[in-house]
Amino acid sequence: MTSNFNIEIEYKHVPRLDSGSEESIKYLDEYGYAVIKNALTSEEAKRTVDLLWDYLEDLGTGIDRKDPTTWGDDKWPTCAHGGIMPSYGIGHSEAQWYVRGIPNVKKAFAKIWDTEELLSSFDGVSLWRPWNINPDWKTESGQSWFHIDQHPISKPGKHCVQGLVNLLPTTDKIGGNVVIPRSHKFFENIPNEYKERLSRLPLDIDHFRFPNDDPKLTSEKAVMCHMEPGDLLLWDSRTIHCSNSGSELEDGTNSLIRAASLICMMPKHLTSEDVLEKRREAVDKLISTTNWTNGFRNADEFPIILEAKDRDKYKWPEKPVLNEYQKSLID
Ligand SMILES: O=C(O)CCC(=O)C(=O)O
Ligand SMILES: [Fe+2]
Repeated sequence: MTSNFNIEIEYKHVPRLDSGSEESIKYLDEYGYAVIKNALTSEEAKRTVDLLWDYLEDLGTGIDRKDPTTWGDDKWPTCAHGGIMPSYGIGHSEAQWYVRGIPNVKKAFAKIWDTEELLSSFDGVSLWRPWNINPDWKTESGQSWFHIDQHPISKPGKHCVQGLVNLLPTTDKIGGNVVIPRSHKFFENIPNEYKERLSRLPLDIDHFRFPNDDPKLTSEKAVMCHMEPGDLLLWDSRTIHCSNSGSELEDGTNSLIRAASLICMMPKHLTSEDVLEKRREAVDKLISTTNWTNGFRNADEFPIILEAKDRDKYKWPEKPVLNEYQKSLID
């Protein structure tokens, strides 16, 4: 697949590995990403999409899942880069807690960290609207935001593996997540390469963007993985990645083209009592976070959210009703 920028992306059927398998760990270590087959069944993926629509309709802005004319920015929740919804209670929506409550998801992370004692992030979702209806709904192309999600100076080494559960069929035309295979291996040298750029990045900001002409972006062909609904994409936070919207949609497309639930689990023992306390409060107050479970970053305070117009118009979800398994992922 060629896009409207000079980094070629290959839409690829990569191995779909079993959750918790040795192969998944080997693949992740070697390539910096891995696809886990059916972390959710296709029925569970469908249920999650239904729950996401419940969330959107319950915001009370007039969104109707059956009527794309009601999906405009005046009603849709504020999105960050790549169509990610980070706030307005999404991190504690029934949909997100439903995904976290599926043991096959945790199984993938438990094998990575060799422990069942894991905490879950409270992050959001990426939802892409059919931009053939409104071109403004098209999300960013990869070239503008290839990044890593780990500070190269304050967090040397392996710290975090991020995840997204894909909920709808993928195609090269729709687009999706893009990773540069093996690019996590460049991480160690980034402080030497980007002294000046890094001097401007606060040590607690785990997001570093690469200039378009960085040779690492073309060190291997960028890969967009084919995924079935329910598949989980894992990537090391040191792996260079982004999402990239596709170039065309079939005429008459009038449903969501991409839905991905962001989910990350990390070992409990890394988390201080102070952060655990903030996490308990986050569930109580419906505060969404980023992927990190051992540090606390309130996604409701992202500048794009604080700057959003009429943000009082959204009715936030009810406090989640959680079972013991889901509660164990809080603290
Ligand atoms: O939507 C995507 O696939 C990209 C998400 C991303 O960059 C992230 O969650 O760190
Ligand atoms: Fe990212």
